[in-house]
Amino acid sequence: MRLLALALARALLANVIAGFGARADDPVRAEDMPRTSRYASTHSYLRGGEAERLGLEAENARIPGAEDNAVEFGPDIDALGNYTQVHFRLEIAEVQEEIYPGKFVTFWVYAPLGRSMTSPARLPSPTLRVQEGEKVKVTLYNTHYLPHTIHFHGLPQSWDMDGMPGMPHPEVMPGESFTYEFTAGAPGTYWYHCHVQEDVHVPMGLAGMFIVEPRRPNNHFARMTPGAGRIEVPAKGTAETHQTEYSLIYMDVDERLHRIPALTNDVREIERRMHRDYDVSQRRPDIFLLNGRSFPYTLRDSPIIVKPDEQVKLRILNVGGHTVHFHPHGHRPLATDFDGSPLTTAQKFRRDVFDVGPGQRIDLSMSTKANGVEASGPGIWMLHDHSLGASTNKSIGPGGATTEIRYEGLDAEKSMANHESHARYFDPAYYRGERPVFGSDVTDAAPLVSRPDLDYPIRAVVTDPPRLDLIEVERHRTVATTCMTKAKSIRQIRLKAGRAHARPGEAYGFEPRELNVGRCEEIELALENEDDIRHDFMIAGLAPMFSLNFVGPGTESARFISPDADVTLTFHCHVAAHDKVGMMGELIVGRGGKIEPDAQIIKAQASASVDGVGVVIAALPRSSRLVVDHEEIKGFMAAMEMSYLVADPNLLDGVQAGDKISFIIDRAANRITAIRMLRKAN
Ligand SMILES: [Cu+2]
Repeated sequence: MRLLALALARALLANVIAGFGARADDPVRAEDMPRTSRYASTHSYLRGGEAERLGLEAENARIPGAEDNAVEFGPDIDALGNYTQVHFRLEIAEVQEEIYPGKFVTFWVYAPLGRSMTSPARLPSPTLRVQEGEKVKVTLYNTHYLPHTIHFHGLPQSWDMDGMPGMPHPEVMPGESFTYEFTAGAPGTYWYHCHVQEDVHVPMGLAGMFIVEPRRPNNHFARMTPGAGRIEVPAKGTAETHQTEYSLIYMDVDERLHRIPALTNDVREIERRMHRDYDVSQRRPDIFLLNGRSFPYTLRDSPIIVKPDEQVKLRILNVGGHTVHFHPHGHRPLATDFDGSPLTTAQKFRRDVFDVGPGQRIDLSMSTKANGVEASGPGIWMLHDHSLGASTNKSIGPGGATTEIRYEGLDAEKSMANHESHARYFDPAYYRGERPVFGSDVTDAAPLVSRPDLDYPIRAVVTDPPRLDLIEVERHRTVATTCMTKAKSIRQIRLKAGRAHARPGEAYGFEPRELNVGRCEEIELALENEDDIRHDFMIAGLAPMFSLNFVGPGTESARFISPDADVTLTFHCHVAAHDKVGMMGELIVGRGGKIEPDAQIIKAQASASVDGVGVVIAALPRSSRLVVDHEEIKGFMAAMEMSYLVADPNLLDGVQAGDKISFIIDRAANRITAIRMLRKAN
C-alpha cells in the first residue's frame, strides 16, 4: 500500500523534484517517500505553484528510521494553507559517530521518535522549524539512562515550560515522558538544549537548532531535519530575500568526557565519573565539529554550495565552550540578526571574521556577487573557525570545524573532497599521527636522532573505546532458525519491561530475564511495557528475527515459532543503549546450549568480506551511510533493518529508497565496499 502511494506520488511529482540537487539536501531528500494523502487536498497543493508543492514535499518527506508521528500537524483552520499546531516527538539516543576518518566518539542526542529496529539518531540533534503563531508541542520521551529536560533557549514561553529542573516540573526521569507547549513568538534563529547538568549534557550533544519562520500564506517547509546543513526548500519568509539557506552548528569536544559512557555500562559509575569526578573547569576541547563532523568529513556532510549572484542565508549557532571565529574566505557577509533579533539597517555590518560566543546565534546574509566588496568570485573557498585549535583533529591539522564554499558548475575534481592532494586526510593513519605531515619530498628520509627535554605541550594519545557498530554486528549474529514444520505445541509468555525491573547499576530491565520454551513451539509473547517510552524487544539470534516495538505504557502481543533444537538464544531491547543498561536476557529452547555453526557459517566467518541482499530504506551520502532492510547475511547478521557506513559516498550514486540491491561488507571495517543494483524502485 505504501509502495503504491509512493509510486503515485513519484509519478505526480517527478517533474517538480527533477531539479533537486543530488546529495546536499539529504537526509530529508524530497524523493524520500512523500505521503500524498496528507496534503493532496490542501490549499497549497490545489491553488499553489511550484514553490508551495516543493514546500509540501519537504514538509511531508518521511524521515528515514522515524515513526510517522515524529512530526504531527494540527488543523489548517485559517484556510491559508497553514497549520495551527505542530507536535514533535523526540527521544534520546546514545550514539557513536565516526566524526573524522577512523575516529568514533560517543554522544547523546535528541532524536526523532524511532521505529522498530531503526533510529534516525545522529549528531547534531535535529533542527526543528515552526511558523510564527503556531501552537508548538514537543514531547520528550526519555529513553536515556539519566534524567533530562528541554530548555527552549530564547523563545518566549511561560516559566513552567522553561525546562529548568524543579521550576516547577521535575526532570524527565528515564522511562518517563513530558510534553512542552508554547506558542511560537517572533521569527528568528533559536536553539534548544538539556538543562540538567548542562555543563556536561550539552557538550555530550543534547542541543539542536530551533527556528521560527515568519508567517506567510501557504507556507510549507521541512519541520524536523536530522542533523543540520543545507535547507533545500527555504520557507517563504526566507525565500523572499535569499536563494539558499544553511544552518551551521558548532560544537567542541573534550574527548575525555565522551569516553566515560563508552567504557562502562554501570549507570552508577557513569553518573559518578561524569557528574562528580570530571572537572569541567579543567575542560580541554580537542575535537571541533561543524554539524557533527570534523574535516575532512565536513566536506561531504556540510559543504556550502552556492551559485554566482545569489544571497545565501547562514544561521550560525555555537553550542561549544569556546568563542567561534567564523571566517569565510573570499566573502564578506552582512550580519542581519543576533540571537533571533533582527538588526536595523544602521546596525548591520560586514566583516570577514565574526565572533560567535557560546550559546549565541548570528544570522548572516552572504552575497556571491563578485564585486570585490561582498565576494571575490567563483571558486573553492575555505570556511573555518579561526580559533587556533579548531582547525585540527586532536592537534593534527588540517581538521576541525573546517569546510568549503563550493561554487556550482566548477569541476568536481577541484573540491577539497576529491582533490588528490587531500586524499591522505581520508586515511585514518594520518590522524593517528602515523604519517608525516610533510613527505620525503620535503624532509630528509634519513633516520632521525631525537633530542629530548624540549618544553612544549605534547599531543595526548589515548586508545579508542570499543566500537559500538562492531558490538552490534556480534549481537545480531544468527544462531538458529525458526522451526520449519508445524508447531508441536503452543505456549503463552508474559514479559514485563521497564525501569521498575532494573537491578543495581542498570536503568531498565526485563522480568523475567530467562524464558524457557519447548522445541518447535509456537510462542505468543505478551510484552508489558510499563514505561512511557518505546521499548523494542528483539530475539537477535533467531532467523527470521523476531521483534516487538511500541511506546508504553501498555501490552502488545506477537507470535513466533522456536527452533527445533536445544539452543540458548539472547534477547534484548533494541532502543539505543538499552541493552547495555540492563535490557538483556536469554531464551532457552529445550535443554538450551550451543549449536555448532554449519560449514557455510564457518566459511563466512573466516572470509574478509560478506555479501548481502536487501531493499534500500535510505541512502545518506552526506553521512556516508546506507540504511537497508536486508535478508540474513550468513555468519554475519540476521535479517533486519540496519544502517551501515559505506567506504565511499560515491557508491551511493543513483541509489534510492525502494531499490533492491546486493552489497559487499568488509567485515573488519564493518563498511559497505560495493553496491550492485538488482531492481530499481520504479
Ligand atoms: Cu528499551
